[in-house]
Amino acid sequence: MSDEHNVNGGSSKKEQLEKFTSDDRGKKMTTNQGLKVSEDEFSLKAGERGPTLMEDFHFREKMTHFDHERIPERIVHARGFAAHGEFQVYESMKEYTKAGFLQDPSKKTPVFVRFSTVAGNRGSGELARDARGFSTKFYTEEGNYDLVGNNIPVFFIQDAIKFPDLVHALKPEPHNEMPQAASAHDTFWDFIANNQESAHMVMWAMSDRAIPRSFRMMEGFGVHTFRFVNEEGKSHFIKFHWKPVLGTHSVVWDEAQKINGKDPDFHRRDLWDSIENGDYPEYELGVQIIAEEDEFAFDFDILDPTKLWPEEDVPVKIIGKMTLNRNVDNVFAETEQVAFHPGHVVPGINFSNDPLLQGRLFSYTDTQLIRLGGPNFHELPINRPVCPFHNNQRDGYGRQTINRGQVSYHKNSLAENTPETSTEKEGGYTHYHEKIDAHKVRARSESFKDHFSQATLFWNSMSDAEKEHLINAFSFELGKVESASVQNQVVEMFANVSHELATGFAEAIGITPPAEQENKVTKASPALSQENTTKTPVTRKVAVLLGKDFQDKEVNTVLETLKEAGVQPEILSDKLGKVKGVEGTELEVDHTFLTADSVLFDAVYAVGGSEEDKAFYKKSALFVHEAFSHFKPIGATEEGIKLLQVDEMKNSKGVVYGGEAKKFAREFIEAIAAHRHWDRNVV
Ligand code: HDE
Repeated sequence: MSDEHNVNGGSSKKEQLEKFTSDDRGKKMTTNQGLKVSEDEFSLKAGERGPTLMEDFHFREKMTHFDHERIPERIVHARGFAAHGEFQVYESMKEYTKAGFLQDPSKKTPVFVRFSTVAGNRGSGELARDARGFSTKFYTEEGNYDLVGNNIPVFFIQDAIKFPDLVHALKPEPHNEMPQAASAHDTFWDFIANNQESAHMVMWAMSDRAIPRSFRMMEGFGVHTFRFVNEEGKSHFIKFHWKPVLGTHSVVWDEAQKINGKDPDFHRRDLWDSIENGDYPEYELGVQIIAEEDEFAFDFDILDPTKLWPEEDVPVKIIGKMTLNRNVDNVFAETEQVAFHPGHVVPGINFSNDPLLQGRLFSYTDTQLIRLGGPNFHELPINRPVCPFHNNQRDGYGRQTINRGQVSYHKNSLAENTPETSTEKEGGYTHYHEKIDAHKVRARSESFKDHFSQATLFWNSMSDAEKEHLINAFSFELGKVESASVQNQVVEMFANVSHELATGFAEAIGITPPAEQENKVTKASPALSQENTTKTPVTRKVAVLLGKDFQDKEVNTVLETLKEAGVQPEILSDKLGKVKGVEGTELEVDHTFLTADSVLFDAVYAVGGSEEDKAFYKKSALFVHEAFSHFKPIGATEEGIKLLQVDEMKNSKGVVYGGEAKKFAREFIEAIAAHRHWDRNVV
């Protein structure tokens, strides 16, 4: 199998993958040795009622393969979902980096992106309160470049040696393996209180960022400081950002917990459906750039992974766009077997000395060796570069390449000393020639010691609703902690971040609030608040509650206007089949009250129908009420207004009703575009 032909970018990865795909439909069944199978239902027995015979090689092969179908799940980020796409740079980044895929705006680089939760196992619910992984593999002509990031720009710890401790504390407790996919338990919060460098990341993890509405509506961050190096060898420090074109949006916590029951696949279904519908998720790539000379110009250390670079101080330069446009053919072969590694780099991209990044450079290959069963995982179709690759590495489990010739060592004369190395000019990778003059020490720099300033910056930057969500999240999590000592330590710790925050959740968990302290940091960074993100009605899902004898004319106009604005209405009634309007229009029902729920939608259009249909109205009222309590936009027609009688719903923001159909639809779309209406009186 040669990879030499696959150097054209664009669709080259797709073509490469196609060579490995197999379509079994319409084919004759064979064993793995190609032998045609005559019987696949009955094992070979000594007599109809007798024992099964060892000789039955077909049975043994089938069962053995099945017995070995599982591989160890990832120790972290086990639950993930992925898609293919492409990346294009907007303008050449030559001034900063020689990375080939960042030079030419006309070039499309194939990508494969895997999103994940961190703590839960492969079968866990996707709406856990957690960071989300956001890993991108760029199949460039200079080799694979992996940007293995998260949807949170900072991390819990400053040194990789603490990662096993963090993960042990976060994962289900070892004596009873509870709780699954949750940080709301004693060991996690005990770790936090005793490792206070985590304060900033905890703020993000307790914020709305940790319960995204969709993978399509999350930011991504490279987290660490990296280096761009240009042709002249000049280096700049950089941080990577992915900015979703649809903006950054979340659900509310009560909703998240219910979604986990109603549809634990909510995020993957959303990604899958969007791609199948042609609503391709898009993210712009941004970089923050700091000149070498300015390494020490900030009040934090730029190597410290618990710090972000406020966007107001170091602007994010938008340099390109990624579009996800193809679902996988097989989740195991692609999503499960893909192997990311922050050490997969290309010329022009280099590492910084961030001690977390340095440790990651070891861990990722190591973990693939156990997970994918040996050193040849780079040969798996999803992991193969699209450019040629040659070296003297040989053999090992599952080796696929048949390397010809007698020479597998360097240097040699029998093969003219090939494969030969490349000079920097020829594209050979060189590590940045940073001068290091130091003693070997086990230590942390003094400049890493401020754990609270940016946590406070984050708090200061939140809107009122976001602050309330943070207090509620801490109250929930610490309400689940059993140790009063741990609860007290956490209250004390977060009093260093914000007195208002610490008091808020201390009261909720019955702990004496800390003494008033003055917040030393008064700055805010508007870019951190989701209140300031892009808002659009595009691809928002609306449940249309439709009963028999609905007002056809109005409904047809509203549905049409919603669709024109990119909103996705789906019809819900108490039975599947068709519902008939007063003038005879028949609309196909997509879901019933049994198969769907208000938590699976962004808004509700309460149409109503015949008043005699009491059961329909009862279920609709519950549905609307729940959506209202999750701050969602609600639209109602004349009949539907009956569903808005509770909780002063009618006078609340984001509740639109009555009036001429077109006008109503436009106002409803505006309410949908605003996403959530926080200033509601909801208890
Ligand atoms: Fe990871 N991380 N990590 N991590 N990480 C893994 O590699 C590790 C860290 C991230 O979709 C593992 O293949 C260490 C930060 C993502 O396949 C493992 C440290 C960030 C994914 C590993 C970190 C990440 C992983 C487990 C501390 C954000 C999923 C399976 C030094 C920048 C990749 C695997 C995918 C996966 C180690 C910290 C992101 C064990 C030692 C910080 C998105 O190698």
